Amino acid sequence: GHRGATIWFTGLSGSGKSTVAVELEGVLHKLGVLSYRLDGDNVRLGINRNLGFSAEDRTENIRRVGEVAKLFVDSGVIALSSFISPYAADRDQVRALHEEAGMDFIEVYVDCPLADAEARDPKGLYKKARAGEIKNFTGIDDPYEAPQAPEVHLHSERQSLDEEVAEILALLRQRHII
Ligand code: GGZ
Repeated sequence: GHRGATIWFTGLSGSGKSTVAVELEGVLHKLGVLSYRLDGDNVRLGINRNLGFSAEDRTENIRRVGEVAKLFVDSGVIALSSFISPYAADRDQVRALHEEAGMDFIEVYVDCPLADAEARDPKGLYKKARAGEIKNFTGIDDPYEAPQAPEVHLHSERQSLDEEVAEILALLRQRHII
């Protein structure tokens, strides 16, 4: 059997959060474990479409995503959340929300040097941020507070996707989540 939990990916834009989440989702599916990915593509276009990228809006974005993730956990699903979630206090709030309810919250820091994320620049957003066409871009002119004690610390610029997923799976097994 398995139980719900939230796996919270945090890291810069282009760090590889979504890539790991998508791969993990596929592996969990093959294992017969239900998971659901929450990311900007389904959340910022829907429930959070009234939010932008000010500090206040990012905090509210993460608060709502945390509440939604908790609902998934309550239903027995593994929530895979991938948002930059740049503020440590906001991530800690979501952690507390889960832990007070006896739910697992697994923070996965997808660490990647800014230079590597910027070199990938899949959507050309760093280029726009450097040109001043996008303001308050995380890592350029907006802060990213790295986790101090994440459950899993990945280094996406030097680890393979398989390795990254294996680290998370090992922790899920160790905690008897899967
Ligand atoms: C950071 C921004 C910004 C600004 C638009 N700063 O590479 P992406 O495109 O797909 O990932 C980024 C995404 C970040 O949204 P989150 O909801 O994860 O952010 S937070 O957790 O801070 O609320 C990027 C795009 O949105 N994007 N403007 N100014 N990323």
